[in-house]
Amino acid sequence: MSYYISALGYFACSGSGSVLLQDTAATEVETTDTSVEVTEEHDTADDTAEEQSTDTAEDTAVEPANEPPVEPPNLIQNPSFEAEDEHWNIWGGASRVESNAQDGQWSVMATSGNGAEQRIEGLIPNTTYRLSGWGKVEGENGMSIGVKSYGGPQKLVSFDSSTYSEDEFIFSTGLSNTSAVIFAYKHSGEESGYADNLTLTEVGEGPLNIVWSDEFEGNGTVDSNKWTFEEGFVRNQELQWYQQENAFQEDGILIIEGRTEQRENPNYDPSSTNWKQSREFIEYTSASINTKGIFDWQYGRMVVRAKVSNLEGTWPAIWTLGLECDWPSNGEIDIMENYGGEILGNFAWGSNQPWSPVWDAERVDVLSFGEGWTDAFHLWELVRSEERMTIYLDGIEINSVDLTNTINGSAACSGENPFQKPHYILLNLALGGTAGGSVENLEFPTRYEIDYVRVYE
Ligand SMILES: [Ca+2]
Ligand SMILES: [Ca+2]
Ligand SMILES: [Ca+2]
Repeated sequence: MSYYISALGYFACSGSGSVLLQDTAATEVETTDTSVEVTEEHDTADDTAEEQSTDTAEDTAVEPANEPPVEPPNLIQNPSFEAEDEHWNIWGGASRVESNAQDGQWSVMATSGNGAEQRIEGLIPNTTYRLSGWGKVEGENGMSIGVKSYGGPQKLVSFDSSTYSEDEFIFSTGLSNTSAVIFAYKHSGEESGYADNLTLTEVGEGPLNIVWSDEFEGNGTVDSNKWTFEEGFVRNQELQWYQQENAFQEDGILIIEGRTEQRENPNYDPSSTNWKQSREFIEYTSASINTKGIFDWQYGRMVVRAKVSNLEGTWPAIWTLGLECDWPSNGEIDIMENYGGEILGNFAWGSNQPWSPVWDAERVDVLSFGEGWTDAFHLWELVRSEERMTIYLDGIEINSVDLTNTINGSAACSGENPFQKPHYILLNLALGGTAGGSVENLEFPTRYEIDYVRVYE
């Protein structure tokens, strides 16, 4: 078997520039171009699939379908600010105002570093809840609704539009937590932001329990009962040779370390056009670990606390792949990729062309997170249900997709939904390659650090 690794699976329209992580195992084609290739041929069915992945199509598809026959009780008191200040602590200069309501006559208005809070008692420990609400802003700075003090990290969603829109997220109470604080808050900017009509409901699917985790509490080698290791040159013409020893535990943290290390490529073949064999030397090493054949999961949530350097030349990732079908019809979820100064959150599934995914990709400029962001650990979270998948970074939604849009095209596993199936987990640090950028100014060794991986179902 001599597969050539290319980056043919780059989708021209629906992806906003994501590069595939998985080996596309395309036909053996000689090329010296290390940049990704854009798939230009797609037929009508492909175009339809792309259109379905746009937000507009998702919105129209979701709203009526998700309307429950009987609404569960709203656990927030005075949720629309109609009954004066009752049950709310409106603080710091925020106030209840008339004439900017989404529902009824009143909403809450906040400006800079103020808002409204309500403590909700009587919640069930270790249970999943959904918070939704409406918000709008007059200026550029977002208005948020969120939850804190429930036994997990603060979570929120922000509204940036000058007209009211609705947003929502789920959270799960801690093992002994029976209360939470719901808030509407505006962090900065002098212009007014408004929130109204908040709803907190119990999600009817029962508690989420931790089913698998690695806290990386050991020292030294990674637990081989939980992870397997990729070996060699694997994908995307990346510079590094993957080897097990570049992943190790230190003070409760998994370190994946990129190193300079020169030795002969054991697969070297000067006559080969396959980049894995035509390279005479290994010059860089790193590690890529995954749970394939050891652990996989379908619906629930996965939380990873990690720290990335955002340095040019590095390409760390947290991702999942389905067990069945050829890529990308097995489904790929990129909970985190970091390259080119951006954080990406992507979903990819099969089109009508082999090795050519339909991408639903989002990217955020790391500079927008502010100074010091790369010095700290952050929480990446993937929530999967039968209807939808959502990726969060520190409680803020990065990307979401309605699973009615993620049906494979005809290339492989046609008509199947790769996200209604089990996926396994991958963590890796790539160097260079089709997206990682030049390592010329990168100081070695370079580290990608992961505090834990937890999966709840
Ligand atoms: Ca109201
Ligand atoms: Ca999306
Ligand atoms: Ca840890």
